[in-house]
Amino acid sequence: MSNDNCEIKVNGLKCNSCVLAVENSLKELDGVDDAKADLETGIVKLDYDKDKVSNGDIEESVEDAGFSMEK
Ligand SMILES: [Cu+2]
Repeated sequence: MSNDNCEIKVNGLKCNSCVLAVENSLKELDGVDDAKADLETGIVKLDYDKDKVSNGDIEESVEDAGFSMEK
């Protein structure tokens, strides 16, 4: 276990259901403990285990929810 947190920037969040969709998609990843998205800024704060979750997993999860991650 190596818990870490990070912030990612997600484009395309327009309302609270977008926020919930991206949070829930990220929380479904094995190794993500928490995801908290801010509608105004698009910043998503993640608590995750970096041994289990890669940047690619995170990006894929954001895209599965219908959004894109700013790099
Ligand atoms: Cu929305």
